[in-house]
Amino acid sequence: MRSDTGQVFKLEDYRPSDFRIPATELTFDLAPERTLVTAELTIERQPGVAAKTPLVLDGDGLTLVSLAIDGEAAGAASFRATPDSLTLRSLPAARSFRLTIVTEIAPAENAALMGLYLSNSVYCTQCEAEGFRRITYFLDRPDVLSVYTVRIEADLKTAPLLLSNGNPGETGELNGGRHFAVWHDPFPKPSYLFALVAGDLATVSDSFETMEGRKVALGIHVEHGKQDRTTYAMDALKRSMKWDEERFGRAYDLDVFNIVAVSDFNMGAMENKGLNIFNDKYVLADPETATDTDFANIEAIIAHEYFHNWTGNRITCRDWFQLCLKEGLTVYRDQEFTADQRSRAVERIGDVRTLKGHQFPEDQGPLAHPVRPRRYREINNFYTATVYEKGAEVVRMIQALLGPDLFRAGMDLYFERHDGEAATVEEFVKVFEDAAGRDLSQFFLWYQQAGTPNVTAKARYDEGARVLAIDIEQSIPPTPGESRKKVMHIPLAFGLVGPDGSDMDWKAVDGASVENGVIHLRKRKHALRFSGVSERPRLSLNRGFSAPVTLSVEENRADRIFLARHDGDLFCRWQALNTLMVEVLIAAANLCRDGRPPDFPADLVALCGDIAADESLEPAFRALALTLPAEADIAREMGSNIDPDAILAARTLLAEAIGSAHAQAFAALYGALDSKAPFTPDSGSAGRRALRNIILDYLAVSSGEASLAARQYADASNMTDRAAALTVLATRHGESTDKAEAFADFERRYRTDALVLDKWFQIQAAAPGPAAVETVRALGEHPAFSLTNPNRLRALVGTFSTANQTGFHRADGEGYRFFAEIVLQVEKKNPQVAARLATALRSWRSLEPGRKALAREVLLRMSSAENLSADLRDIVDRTLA
Ligand code: 0A1
Ligand code: ZN
Repeated sequence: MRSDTGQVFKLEDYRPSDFRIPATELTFDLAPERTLVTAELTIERQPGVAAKTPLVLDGDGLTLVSLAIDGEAAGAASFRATPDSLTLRSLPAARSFRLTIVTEIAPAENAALMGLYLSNSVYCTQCEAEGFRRITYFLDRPDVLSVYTVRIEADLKTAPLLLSNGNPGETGELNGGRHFAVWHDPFPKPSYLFALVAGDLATVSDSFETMEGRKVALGIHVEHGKQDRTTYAMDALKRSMKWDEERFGRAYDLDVFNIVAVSDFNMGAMENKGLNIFNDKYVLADPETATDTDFANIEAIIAHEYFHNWTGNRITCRDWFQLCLKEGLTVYRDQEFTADQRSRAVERIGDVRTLKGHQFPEDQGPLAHPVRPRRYREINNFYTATVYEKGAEVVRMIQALLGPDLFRAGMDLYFERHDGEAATVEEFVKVFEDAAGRDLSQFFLWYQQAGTPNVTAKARYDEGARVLAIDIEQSIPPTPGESRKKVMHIPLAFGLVGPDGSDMDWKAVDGASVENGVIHLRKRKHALRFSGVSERPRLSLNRGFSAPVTLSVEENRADRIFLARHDGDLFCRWQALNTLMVEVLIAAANLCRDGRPPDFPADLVALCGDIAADESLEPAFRALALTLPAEADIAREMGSNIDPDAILAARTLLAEAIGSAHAQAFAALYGALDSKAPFTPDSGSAGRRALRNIILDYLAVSSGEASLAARQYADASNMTDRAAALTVLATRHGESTDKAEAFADFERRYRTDALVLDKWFQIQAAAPGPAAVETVRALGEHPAFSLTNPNRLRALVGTFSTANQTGFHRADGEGYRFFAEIVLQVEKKNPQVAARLATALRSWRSLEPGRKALAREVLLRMSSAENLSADLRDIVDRTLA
């Protein structure tokens, strides 16, 4: 484990490397406890760099076996090797020379899952961000691009499959039951994209012909017996390849494309050149074991990693401050892919829910940072919702500012100008300025300023003059280290909704520039005047969520109900309803806290019934509309003095009110949506299942009857319906025998299927209430629980701390104490995963005083633990700051 050195890396300190490594030849002699890695590096001094300049290579926990310069063993006085670096002071005078470095590593001992490790006896690697330095000494930074040739030697029996980046070369057998394979990747790449896999896996093969006529052999490699679960992933891969050709003109560039699924993985997946390595959760699916959400995630993540081939690999990042250059852009691309494959409106609402659920709290708390951070202590902690999701929103805004054609022209220029380079965010934005002839300097603040802008709007209609006046103001709250903010360029898409629900025309506008249905805010305040507006319109603002801001429009309830029923922009229709729900839930939570019964407005309850019954709306949209804001969403909107128990009480009462008001209609709809057709994972069918399952929840909460969910559980022909029924039993019928029986049955059925058993842990961890801590503690003792498998750990402890507000934030602090114990145990082995878990406490200052004090206590306890890892130290310190 790397303990904290306190070192802070700063963007302004960036310097190009004094040396290049144009070619890297690696030989791996694989064995679980002792793997020898021989690295033959061609090193080149950059022009103008003095011959006496030392070469300092990065390492992390390495043991050097030998070192040679131009084939000659290096004298002990000519270098200094520590586990964390290799420094060579006397180098050959020639500009270019060869270094041969032999290191020894132990994959079986690698519990951090960074570098080379074993997952279920399969050797695999994870090198982003700084894992390559755990394999050999190297210039482990993304702007050092090298052409790799890799030779892998391993036991033929236990590791018949040998994979690395690029195209396959020579293979053969060796003495002692060993064999070898050589791989060559002609595309220069940074070390973080290096990958190796060796093991006994089953291969599913297919092929794809690119628009350039290149035939690509596709392989998905999974545990034996799981081959049938790769159909959807393979299909998603081929659709992604086609889509990138059609939408961005980008074709694949190697002869092979391999995907490997492993069961121990810190994140979702990794885009290593030509050899993507995946958390198996995001590859394996069939109707019996995966939910519709799993299918959708697989499609999105397969696409995301594939799209990185151009945005990330062919054009990579100059340094880790530029992470959003590849991540925000690639998330934008995968969101667009999904929108094209499924329903655009539903995808957008889902993406905005994710953004608000994950990024807004980050931006509004102690861990806030700009999309392009200026400093970090531990880069692993910057794979955040801000870099990914807000990063994608910024790219989306560029497309909104320029329109689709100029945006595409900018992207074409980006690929043309920077292919093969390690680029910066400035260079990315410049291609759009050049392609469109625009000045995006004020817009650039989106990359530089942290915090979610607040936008307030107030409209007045002057009937006599037929003028609609709108006052709009922006403000950006202070964030850590940034107290004064500059005024941003905010593109607000809008519509003026007329009495019949359609958009109204207007003749002229002043007070701000308005183009193609977008108001461009560039000043702190704008007083807009639309003239020639024939009747009083309702203002539909931030259509499609054109800017990632918190918007408050001063309007009456009737207008909001009208927009929730009629806005032509489906995103805004959903948003209007959601805002109405949040408002009544906040009021209800305040009453519940005082022990007073809340009352819910009849118009809102009626609206929910109408939406459920509205056949003109697609089922997936109806399901989203009927999903009440999550407890965490309500808490975020309340802002301070949060009491999770009151929020849960209010939310349950609103669900009961809606469910009982429409009991008959909902029961009929539930029956009508029952499909006897065989399961297909398409989005239409998934939408119908989603609607039926949300209706089941309303029926359960309003009737108090467990039998319906128990029946659905027993009769389910697919995991979506089975898991939904189990969730309803856990959240709505916590005390019933039906619940106990269903959980026992689920465990019996799926005990040998790790991904499905994760759901069993997860659903129980999410079940609200004060007993949750004891339940989760007991599950932590279950023989199938493991602190070292990230999926299992996240299923139990991650779910408890992020999706169980009443359990985690239990008033006596027991939830926090349990959590801290686990985090401190995990961090000894896997600091990256521990640090990520620990972010669950980031909103502690918003809690009511009692819980706030208890949360602080536990953060301080973590902070004072001995020898904290750099990863956890960074999160805990920033959370407390
Ligand atoms: N680049 C990957 C995500 C990833 C990041 C870091 C990792 O280890 C620290 C692993 C994967 C992606 O965006 O999919
Ligand atoms: Zn990515």
